[in-house]
Amino acid sequence: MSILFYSTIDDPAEWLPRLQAHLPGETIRLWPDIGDPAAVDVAVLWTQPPEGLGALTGLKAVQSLGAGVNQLSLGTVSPAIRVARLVDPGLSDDMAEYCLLATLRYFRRFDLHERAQRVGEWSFRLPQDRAGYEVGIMGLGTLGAAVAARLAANGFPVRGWTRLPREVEGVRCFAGATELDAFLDGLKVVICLLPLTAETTSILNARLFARLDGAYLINVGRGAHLVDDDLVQALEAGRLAGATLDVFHSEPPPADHPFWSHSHILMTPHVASAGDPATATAIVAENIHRAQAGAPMLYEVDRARGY
Ligand code: NDP
Ligand code: OXD
Repeated sequence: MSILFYSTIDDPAEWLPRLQAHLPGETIRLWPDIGDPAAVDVAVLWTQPPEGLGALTGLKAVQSLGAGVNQLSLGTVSPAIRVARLVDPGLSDDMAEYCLLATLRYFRRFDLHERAQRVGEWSFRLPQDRAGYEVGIMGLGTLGAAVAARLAANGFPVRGWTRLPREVEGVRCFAGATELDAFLDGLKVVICLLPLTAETTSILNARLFARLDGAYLINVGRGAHLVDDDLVQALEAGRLAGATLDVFHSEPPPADHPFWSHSHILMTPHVASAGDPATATAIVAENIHRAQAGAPMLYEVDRARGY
């Protein structure tokens, strides 16, 4: 039996020696050197390899190299194959730091100061009231909860929105479509940390932005959560005051995409967080053992739910 590793974004030189150290005696193959395709029982992937997974007839499980799994195109993967997403302390820490940094940039008005400097303006502004600066997180899962804790530790009041009702200490929780408007009401910053599913595709749209009044958007979920034209219009209309975007419909967006030159949009190239091989390989190795033993994996994806 063998384990296949394939990623266009993760460095095999960082991952494979550590993974091998956790899995002595196992054969780990780096795509495209896959050997006998029928011998691959677990695939560790960011996306499917170009030829798909069809030839891997002995495949028992897929371990995602991302917390998200939409990029694995699971519609083409048999429901009999277990799929696990990546949960890793390094991933959560980086995401919490990124969202805190983006929130502080708005709270301390660095976005305004950057624009003022460009036009030679000295524009003094009094500090804002932190206790009234509510930040709302769409998706209060592994990463959303880590972000909520980091923001709360920095004195920001935090709200969270989930599919099912949750109770999270220090967070005002809202759930489901019926509570979305109440969740959004009066927010200063909206952070999207949802998984991309049929229900959440295009959720950051004109209808949602119409509930906001001069808020900031931080999208670290997936590009397809956002209706790009609606964002541009919401910025023009003042429903939104600015946006920090880490994820895009296509990465990178086309050269003529309006986001590149928009004065109120800060783009980062899908760097909010990534699995750290130093910590993640132990978790991945544990999941490989579980999959090979036919046991449930840690952080298994509910295939019907899509995350
Ligand atoms: P989790 O599965 O742990 O959490 C997902 C959260 O979203 C849960 O709270 C869930 O609600 C909520 N949710 C799902 N569907 C809905 C819905 N229809 N309505 C309301 N809430 C919903 O995921 P993670 O926190 O680990 O990761 C979240 C996403 O972050 C990933 O899927 C990925 O897209 C993105 N990501 C981006 C990175 C980047 O660098 N930009 C890095 C890593 C991840 P409930 O609690 O009720 O189940
Ligand atoms: C992930 C990502 O899903 O990096 O982990 O986007």
